[in-house]
Amino acid sequence: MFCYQCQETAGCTGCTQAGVCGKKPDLAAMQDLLIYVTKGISAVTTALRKEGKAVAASTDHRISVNLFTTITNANFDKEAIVLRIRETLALKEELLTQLSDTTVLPDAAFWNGKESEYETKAAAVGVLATKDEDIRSLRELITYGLKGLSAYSKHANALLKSDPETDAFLQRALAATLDDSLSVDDLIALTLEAGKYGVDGMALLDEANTSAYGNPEITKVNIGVRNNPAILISGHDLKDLEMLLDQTNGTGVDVYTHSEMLPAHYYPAFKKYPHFAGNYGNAWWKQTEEFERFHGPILMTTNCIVPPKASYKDRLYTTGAAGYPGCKHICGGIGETKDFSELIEHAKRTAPPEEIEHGEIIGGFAHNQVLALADQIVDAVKSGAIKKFVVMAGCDGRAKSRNYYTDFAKALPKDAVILTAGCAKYKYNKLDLGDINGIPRVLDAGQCNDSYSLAVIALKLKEVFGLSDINELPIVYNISWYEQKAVIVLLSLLYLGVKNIHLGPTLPAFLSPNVAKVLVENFGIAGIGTVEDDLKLFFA
Ligand code: FSO
Ligand code: SF4
Repeated sequence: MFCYQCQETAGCTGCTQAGVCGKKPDLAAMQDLLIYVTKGISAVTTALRKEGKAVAASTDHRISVNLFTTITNANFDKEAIVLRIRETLALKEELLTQLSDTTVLPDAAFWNGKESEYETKAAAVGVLATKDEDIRSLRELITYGLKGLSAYSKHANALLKSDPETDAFLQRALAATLDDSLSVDDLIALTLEAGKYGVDGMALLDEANTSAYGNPEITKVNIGVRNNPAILISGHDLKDLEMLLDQTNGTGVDVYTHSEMLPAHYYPAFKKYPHFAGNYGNAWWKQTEEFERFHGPILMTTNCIVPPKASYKDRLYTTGAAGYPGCKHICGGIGETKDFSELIEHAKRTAPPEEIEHGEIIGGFAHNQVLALADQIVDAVKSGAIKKFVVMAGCDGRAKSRNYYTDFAKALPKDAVILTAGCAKYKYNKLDLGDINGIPRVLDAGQCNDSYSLAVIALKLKEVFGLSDINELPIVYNISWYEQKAVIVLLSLLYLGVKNIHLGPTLPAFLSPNVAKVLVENFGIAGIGTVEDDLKLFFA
């Protein structure tokens, strides 16, 4: 196996024996093959569109979910991946018959091997099949960005929103990663174009979330526990949460959020549920310890799953693109109501969660709420009470080196405000960093996709201050990344013209020296140093 798609890749170069995430070589092979056949079907759909033929929404959805399934930590269930390969090949064969001219297609569009051939084929089509290291680097950078985009599309699709243009781009760009005639420059242009669609994809999801659940508002979230049996819901899918809250209503079973589901509390629509009890635990990587102590069933709606301990494996359920062998998967497609009764009955047989923390955290600073406070914020900037905003969005992870972000947050000058989104916040959202004239020093916009809110806020401030360039704002970017959603967020920021982003705790292993050089020279991308050095740099 060879995989280097996430920040925790072995030795900062690539997982070759087994994934640090827990992915085994046989699963890695099937994920590689799923990507290959998804690229193949994308070449077919792209050709169909060129011939002016319609592509069904269900095909778009399948392609997005295929990609989402291969995101780090999302799905460890080899059987589920094999089934996806089979179904995708069958659909692709059907689509091929609709195409007038097939001479334009790459090999991947024609491959239709039997299951007994999957392993051999997988070994020939992985990351290392591209020999030129710069082309490989760009192909993977694009593919990972598209995986992130597919996750956001999938969540919007669950709320019955879609953008055919974004889907068409996603498939065109995926197919382009098979095209040997494309140069390094062509692929760089495509990478930046992916950033444009990243912005569109996050905007679509923002629209889907806010039209379904209202605009996030300032909210205090309880991090302690009550004395009822409960279900813990993790991941990013708000539609799953809505269905779970509806079905648990009046059953005596509470619902708590975990990790990236925390921002659900900020939406007005979820406040009507008296049994929506609070947030339990921290970022994804602490789950093995925290799930053990939760006692009740846990529903993983997306990544990030850590291979479960035997002590709670029977309480772990998955749904959507997530999966784990031996854990019950709750099915249900777009527009269908999922049946969570098994989890609810299971919860009733379990003890209430053990308290691991108590108190409250505050969040809900997505664009609408922050813009409602715009006058207060602008005054604070004009008076000098706020000197800098530091965007510290992104992901958390296991690496000890990530303590840098806690130390950095603690060491920031008292007139600096942190803008955050994604699970990166758990490195500092329980520190008492105080406020500036009533404005908390950590403003949490929401999930990683709500980085879109941070961009909207920056663009608004640029307008209010009459600036011509977003980089003239008193905003610096110190972003932490882990998996592929962070890649599309990064490409989106680059597309919006943001320069000098610092990315840590390490730069992606999939950036070849030449590709990294392009990012450094054109966008000022840099890694992180020591807290002291970086503070000097940012506050020079
Ligand atoms: Fe974190 Fe995991 Fe949201 Fe990621 S829980 S790491 S970037 O999935 O997507 O922030
Ligand atoms: Fe390794 Fe990350 Fe790939 Fe898992 S997802 S195999 S940890 S590079």
